[in-house]
Amino acid sequence: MSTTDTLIPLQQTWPAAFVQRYRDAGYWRGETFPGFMRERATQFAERTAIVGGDERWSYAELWQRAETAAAGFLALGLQPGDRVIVQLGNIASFYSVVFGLFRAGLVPVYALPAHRIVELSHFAAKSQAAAYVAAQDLDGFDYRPLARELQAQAPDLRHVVIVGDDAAEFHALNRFTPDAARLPAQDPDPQSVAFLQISGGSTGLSKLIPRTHDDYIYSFRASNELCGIRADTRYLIALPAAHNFPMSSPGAMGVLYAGGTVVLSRSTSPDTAFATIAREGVTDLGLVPPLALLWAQAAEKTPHDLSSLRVVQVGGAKLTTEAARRVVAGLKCRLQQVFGMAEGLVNYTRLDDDEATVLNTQGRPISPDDEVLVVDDQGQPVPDGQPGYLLTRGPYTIRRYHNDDSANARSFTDDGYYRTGDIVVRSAGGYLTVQGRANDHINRAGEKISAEEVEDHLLAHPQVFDAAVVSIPDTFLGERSCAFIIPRGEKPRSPALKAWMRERGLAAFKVPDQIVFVTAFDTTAVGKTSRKELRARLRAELLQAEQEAAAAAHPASPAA
Ligand code: OOB
Repeated sequence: MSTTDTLIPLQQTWPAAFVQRYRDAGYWRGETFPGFMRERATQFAERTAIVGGDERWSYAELWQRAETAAAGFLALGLQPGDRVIVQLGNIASFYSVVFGLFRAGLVPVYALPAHRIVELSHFAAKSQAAAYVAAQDLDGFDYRPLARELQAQAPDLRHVVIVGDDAAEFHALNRFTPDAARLPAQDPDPQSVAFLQISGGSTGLSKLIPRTHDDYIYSFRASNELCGIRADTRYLIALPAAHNFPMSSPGAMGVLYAGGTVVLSRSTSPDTAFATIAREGVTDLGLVPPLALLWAQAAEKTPHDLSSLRVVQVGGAKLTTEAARRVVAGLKCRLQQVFGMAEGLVNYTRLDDDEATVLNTQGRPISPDDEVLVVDDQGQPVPDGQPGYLLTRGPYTIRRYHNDDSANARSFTDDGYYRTGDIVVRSAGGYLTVQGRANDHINRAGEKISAEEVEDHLLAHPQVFDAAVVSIPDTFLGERSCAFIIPRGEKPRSPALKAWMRERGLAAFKVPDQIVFVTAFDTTAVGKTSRKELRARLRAELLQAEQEAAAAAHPASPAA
């Protein structure tokens, strides 16, 4: 039986006065994903749209493959409005599947390749997904058993489509056949929800972010301007293609909108990526800070010619000033800092900003109509130059999550501002410098981990009495995760505990990097303490212990 009748509607609406304002300003132009791609397929028919592995698709071919995928999805019995989880790596078919879903009026839900059954079953339940599209395998991981597990757990999930040569008992994308008669005659409403992106998950599990055609297309069309993306851009995607940064800041969507070429790298290793940059004449790329540092170092000795590089964008986590300097020196091209979030707001340093701004700030908002508030604990604005919590609303920032009343109550103010959870300093010129976060999450090389979510998993282990998970500064990752554990009975072994977490089906990046066993959590005064204070104290104690150990190992030499 189809459960379509009971689907929770997808919604993302702004108050009428804002809709008017965003339209009048020319931000929302009534464009849609299938609409713009159909146009590009005519306008740029023979130009190369996607390069990935052995595939090299023109715009005409990308569109033709998208229409074939669309017909195939509809032939399965999927209905417009149905949600479809997409879990593909950096392969060309990611884009034919996504544009195919758009063309069919279906709604992609973007999972990352690292997600496992814990995350996928949550996305399926929250989105009521009717189908799952996965790669047969990526980096040695076979997604077909995961698909079986997901089907067993998700009652609404009726179809699985596999991208690869052996789909086993599932549908194979490469057997879909064109059928123009099945395709909707009309493109979707530009203000309807085009897809569900996933949040970095500051508390608990990831939330689903409904983005509309109008708002999202505005965000990358405007990004193109600020990032200098044009038809001759060749943009390398080395970060996971489904993440919001390589998707739209300006990412693959911006590049396809501009008629440029998206070059996919399946590996983040500089050796592989540098060969691709040289071969394809890559002009632009986006990285998270740890990778940017690694690549900058490797660039100094590489035999590959990287002189085609024009701009390297770095974002997803904080790039320190010193790290920024090293990136510029190593990759010998312009740096653009990107501070964004899947919920909306994206800030860029501008390509013509002075050096100090590029090295020291995370940029300023895309839109003149991005409203930014920096407030104190009481919600009162703080003066420029003072740290405070960042709140924002604007023409591409959501007003609500999908199917999550408690997150909506927590995350948005009454007048529609999104509470980002970031602590920033704003300069008089409107540039933001990220100082930290209000929430307890770990930003591990751009991958966001909720302390609470990981603690919940640890508490399910029979030998764990209590657990607190904190972020620890890390020279390579920026932050790593550390779990403080009070054992119950016999102390578990750390490797066994980590393996147990992976076997539970949790994305590997959420498994704590470090485990410290303690006998008790020191509770002050009345014996009650907030998780937040507890985590802060444990973090401080560990850092102090590490400093003392380092000082004991290398006693400071007397000043000369
Ligand atoms: C991007 O998106 P998400 O949704 O994975 O994570 C958003 C969070 C921000 O709230 C902030 O805490 C952190 O990631 N963040 C940064 C940062 N960029 C993101 N923190 C410090 N400095 C930066 N440059 O990560 C994302 C989305 C679009 C474009 C770029 C990044």
